[in-house]
Amino acid sequence: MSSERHATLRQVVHEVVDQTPVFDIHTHLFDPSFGSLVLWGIDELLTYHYLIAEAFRCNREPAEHFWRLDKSAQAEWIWRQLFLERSPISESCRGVLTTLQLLGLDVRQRDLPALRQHFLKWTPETYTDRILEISRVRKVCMTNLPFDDEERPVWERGFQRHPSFVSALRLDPLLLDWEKTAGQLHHWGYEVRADLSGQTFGEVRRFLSDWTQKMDSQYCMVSLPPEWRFSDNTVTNRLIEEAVLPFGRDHGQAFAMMIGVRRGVNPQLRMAGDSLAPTDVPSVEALCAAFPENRFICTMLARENQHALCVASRKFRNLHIFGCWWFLNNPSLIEEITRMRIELLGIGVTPQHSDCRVLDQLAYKWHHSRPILAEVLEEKYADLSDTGWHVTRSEVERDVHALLGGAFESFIKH
Ligand code: RAT
Ligand code: ZN
Repeated sequence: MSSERHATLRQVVHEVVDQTPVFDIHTHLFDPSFGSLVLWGIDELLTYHYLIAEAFRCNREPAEHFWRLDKSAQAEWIWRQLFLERSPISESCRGVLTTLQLLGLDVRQRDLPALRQHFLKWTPETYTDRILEISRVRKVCMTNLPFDDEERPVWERGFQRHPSFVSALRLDPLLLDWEKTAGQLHHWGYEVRADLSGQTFGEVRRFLSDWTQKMDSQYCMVSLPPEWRFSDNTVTNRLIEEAVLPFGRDHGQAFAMMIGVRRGVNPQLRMAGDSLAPTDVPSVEALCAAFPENRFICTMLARENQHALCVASRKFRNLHIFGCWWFLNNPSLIEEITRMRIELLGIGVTPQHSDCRVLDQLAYKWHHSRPILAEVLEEKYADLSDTGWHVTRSEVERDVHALLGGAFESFIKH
């Protein structure tokens, strides 16, 4: 390709990827109406569990000292450990600085109290709109738990929904802690039994349908441990096969599985104490083959699984894969995984989601991911160009829209 054509291609691809509004398909953010569940601001950024894990490695203080501190003291401690006593070059630390920069704040003084001042002028509502604007995120999918005592009353009361926030129904307690959840469901008027007998499955389907309607949920989802196997006769699998999947077929709801997390390997770190292990891609293939009328969405936490998962998605059109999840959400791994996915799946994939817990993180997570996607796409379009196939700007826009949430929207459409 001529160098002039290449320069134009590069500019077009980078511009389009930078400007295309994103549908962020999995986050832990909340519509501003959720009040105290909405996390935002510098102290929340600093106490993100990714940073807690990093800060704990810096000294030998007993974990209890940290957990006894209030949020602002925890933030100060992390600021000192990770930003003042060493350079903040990890991806999560860099993310805090990128966010501040995108907000127009000056980080050069390294002055936490001064940084805090800048957040005082916002309310959750105004700040939400500001962050969506600077991140160029058009739609955010929440992770919604009817089992959560803080969250459930908000749904039950009802609220004026923010136009950019949509819901996904999270099922971990239902599928992974059935005995406890059965008691809750029973208390809420569903005729379920802990031993799964009687009308249990029908009643779980009624529960799923009631909450999907209440939340206007886009899909239901679970995070599974690496040991999960399709062929095991477990309560989890019976609930998936007899309740979640029939419900999904009847109501046109896709089922998302995030597989590979080992919860609490270091309990001292609390929420920051989870780890990962490779899982079994053939189990996902078997599920897709056994239930061709269901649509599955999947991401895996271990790098080792990424190649086989791409191949599984090639084999099953009812499987859409997404995201560089959690420990994979680092530039070197995003680049490797995104390139491989596009080579194996073309445009039929959602390369990234943010997994944000703190609203402000939308700014950095997308700011860090977009140029990587642009680099990979530029390379692929340049390869096409060498054959004489030149893509137009509107074709690039079409493809990037698909990669940044559009293909996902089509996949989950009823
Ligand atoms: O990425 C995270 O913040 C994790 O703590 C998990 O929430 C994970 O993303 C999940 O959805 O289970
Ligand atoms: Zn998540």
